[in-house]
Amino acid sequence: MKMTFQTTFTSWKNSLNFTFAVTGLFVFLFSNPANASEPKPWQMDLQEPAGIIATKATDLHNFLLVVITLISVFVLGLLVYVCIKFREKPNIKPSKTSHNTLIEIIWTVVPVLILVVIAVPSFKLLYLTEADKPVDMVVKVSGAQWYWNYEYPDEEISFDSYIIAEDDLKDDQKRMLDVDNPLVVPEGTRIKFLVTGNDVMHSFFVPSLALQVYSIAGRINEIWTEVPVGKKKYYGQCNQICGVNHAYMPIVIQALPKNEYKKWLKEAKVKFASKSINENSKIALLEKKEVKEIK
Ligand SMILES: [Cu+2]
Repeated sequence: MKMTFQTTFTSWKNSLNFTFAVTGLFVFLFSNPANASEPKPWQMDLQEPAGIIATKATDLHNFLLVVITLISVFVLGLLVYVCIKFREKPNIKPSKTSHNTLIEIIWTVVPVLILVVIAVPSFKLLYLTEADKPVDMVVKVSGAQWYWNYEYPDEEISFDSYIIAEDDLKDDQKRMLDVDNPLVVPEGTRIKFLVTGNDVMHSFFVPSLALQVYSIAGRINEIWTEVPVGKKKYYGQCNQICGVNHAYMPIVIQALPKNEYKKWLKEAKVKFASKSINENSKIALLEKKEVKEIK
């Protein structure tokens, strides 16, 4: 068949369309869907960062990856070089050199400089995570064997969050990750989490939001994050080995548009009324009274 310009152009266009379709399929299969941040099978990279801390942490990670790759390639190159250059055959009489002041100064100063270069963004990020930023809302998180309890002190609600058993999963729910009562927050909000524990040590870990803090009984640890604008579920898990059901206490933070959050809040105040903060406070007060009486 004689190839005219027209047929060449059409086949070129068709192959381009095919490439686009295949790329689109791969992007669809392997990228994070817009409505959830969760671990993926065979995932190699970090989860898509959400909020300023996670974005900066991912940038630092990518920067360190470059540094460590350059160092590894350099050291490997040196090893290969000395293995070849100083092998036995051309060096029957080996050199007895044991000192070289210039090289010794270089191999001391250069690593120090590399560490200083790494330390600057690292300390900046550390200070940012610890900064006492003004926040829009506070949530108290308590780890327990083996579920999470979330308390909204300003709204006076408190509820438990349990994993959904495999048999009860609905089509859109994820095995080992979805929970009955997610931690619902409004989108575009800066949140402070006060994290504590009821029994053994747990850890509140939501990687895409750069949240990782120990939950320890008798202590309150603090961490903040920015939940970006957009209706999205952020998945996490307890990542402190806390007992036999450690793997079954996932975390779901559900970001909702402000109006949907208000609607949820209204319903939540009714739904979780029996577990209201006042009741918990009453128990705490009772315990205090008993302690006094014992004294
Ligand atoms: Cu745990």
